[in-house]
Amino acid sequence: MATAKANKSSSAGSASYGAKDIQVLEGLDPVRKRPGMYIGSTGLAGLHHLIWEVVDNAVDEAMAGFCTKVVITLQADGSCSVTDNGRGIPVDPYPSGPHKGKSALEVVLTVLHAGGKFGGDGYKVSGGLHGVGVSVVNALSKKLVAEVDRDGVRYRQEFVDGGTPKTKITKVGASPSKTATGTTITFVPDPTIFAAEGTEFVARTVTERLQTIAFLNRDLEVVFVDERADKKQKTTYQYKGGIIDFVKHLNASREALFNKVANYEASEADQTLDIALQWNTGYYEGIYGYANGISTVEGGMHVEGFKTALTSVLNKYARASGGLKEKDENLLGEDIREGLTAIVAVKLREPQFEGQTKAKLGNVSIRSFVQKETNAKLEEWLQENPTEANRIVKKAVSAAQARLAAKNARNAVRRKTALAGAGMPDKLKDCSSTDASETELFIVEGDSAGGTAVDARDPRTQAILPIRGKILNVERARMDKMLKNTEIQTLITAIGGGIGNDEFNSEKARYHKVVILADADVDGSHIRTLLLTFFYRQMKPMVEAGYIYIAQPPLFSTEIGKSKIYLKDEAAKEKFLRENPNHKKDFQRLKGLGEMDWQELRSTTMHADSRTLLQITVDEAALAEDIMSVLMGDDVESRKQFIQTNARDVRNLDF
Ligand code: 0RA
Repeated sequence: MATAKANKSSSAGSASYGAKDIQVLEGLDPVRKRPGMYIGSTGLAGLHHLIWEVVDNAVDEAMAGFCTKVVITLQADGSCSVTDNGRGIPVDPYPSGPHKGKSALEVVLTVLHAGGKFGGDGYKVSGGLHGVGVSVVNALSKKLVAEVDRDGVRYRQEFVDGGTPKTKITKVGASPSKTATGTTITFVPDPTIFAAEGTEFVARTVTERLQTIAFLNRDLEVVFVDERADKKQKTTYQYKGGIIDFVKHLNASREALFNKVANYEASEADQTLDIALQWNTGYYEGIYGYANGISTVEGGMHVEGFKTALTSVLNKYARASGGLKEKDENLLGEDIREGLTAIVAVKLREPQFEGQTKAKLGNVSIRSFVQKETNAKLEEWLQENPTEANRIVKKAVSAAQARLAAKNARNAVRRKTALAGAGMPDKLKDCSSTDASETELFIVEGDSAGGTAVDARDPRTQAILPIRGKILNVERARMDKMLKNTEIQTLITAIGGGIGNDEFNSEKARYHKVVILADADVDGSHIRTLLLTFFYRQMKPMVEAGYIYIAQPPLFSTEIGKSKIYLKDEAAKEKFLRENPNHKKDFQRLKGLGEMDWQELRSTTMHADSRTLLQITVDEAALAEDIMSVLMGDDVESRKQFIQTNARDVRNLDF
């Protein structure tokens, strides 16, 4: 492994980019010693980071104007290949210096931070946390093969055991055509590094990210291929409208307030912005910020600048157009943002990522840039589109009225809780422990199943809240209406962390597991999705903290002699049949929780030693919103499929 010291070679004025331009820092040992520093974690997120790292390099090539297509393949043998048609990693040997005689390719892959984007003028922008370099991928791989097409030649070099060259760079033949250029990196993640959660890539995690990348890089063709047994698929993402298509996609499952999508771009010195927005008739705002293609879920300066300008521009327009009268108070930002879907994508040199999850953009200069451009360009758009502009104003005015009504409703709820003391709802059968880290709230469909669950529970750590029928669909109700709904009030009081974006505090949550327990039928599925929507919209930190679970009552029962056996799912049933080939093969499909007595409910569904819980997780923020509308749609099949493919099976983590 290379261990050269810093050796910055000059790149100023170079006409073409070659070995001399690559800035050298150090070898790969630090990466294997502290992988978390480079890829965030050694869990599933870190594992996928390896893919993002290679793909980001290809995207950099696209941003520089040299690459139009990236293909990501999860191979049948567990490796991942990323192929791009960019310039190809340079292969020429270093003429001097500590790497004299070595190819640039080998240095890029074996030396930490070796890469044009960290010093040269080959690239304008690159990621922060991301963009640590493909050498990091090599350092954390059991095996890596790099293939490069340049100058009509196909080059190949192989590395093993965390970045040790196994072969020299070798000409293995001609490239597919004289002019074809590009890079293919194929790597096998090192299982000793990713020991905790394994090295199996998750297709959905990959496709979500790839779709976002395609939206953010207009016209770039991003192809996902899964070659693994039983998982085969091929999906192409390519959007001629870029983030305009992204906004349309996000609003597709909702009712748009109007058809047009506002879009503006600007650039100055070292920074660029690309912003698209459209309102829907719903009540939630979705502003998604990106910095150099990286999702900034905690917001930051770019989003702040956008919001400030949006509030100011719309108030100005509302006054001028008569939508707001002289005596009226200004609209608040939140009124204006009701139903807004926006993408705020910026690119800048040296992005500063701050905040708890390093997902908040800290660069102050971007705020004034976004604010200034939004003030000018959005005002122009409103002037040019008065029909749309007046719709927005009208919606914001009615949001302001609803805000006042909600304030009154909220106070009424508070008074009520205060009057009842710190009292919990009558329906809640609470547990005796008050240590939230060990307590669980089961939300159970129906009073009778609720009663069974009360008998089945561990009263020390498990609380039961029966809910009757379907709760309010919060996707289609404003806050004031929501707060008047008794079922919702009960949930808020039981969980105890408040409600809504500004107020909810997961540290006050009285349970660190909230488990939805509903029947395995269509009604049960609807109730699950209504509750998931509620948590996602009104208690999002609970979802983000991984506190929300779905219980998995068994799907089948059968008999062996006189004893009844429960089987979790189709797979369990097949396993049972393999192990009991002489069985009479009659299985009952369990529909309701009511078909089990309390002992059965305890052992199959509730007891920590024998149950299966599915933990709800969210990856790509923008697309998660989209999933919420899938969940609330009428398409039961896609809903079922979503829950099956996305709820993470945490049986093994749950003791
Ligand atoms: C350094 C310099 C140049 C390109 C690359 C790295 C590069 C890296 C990767 C990783 C995956 N795909 C990639 N494509 C390119 C500039 C090359 C030139 O000027 O010819």
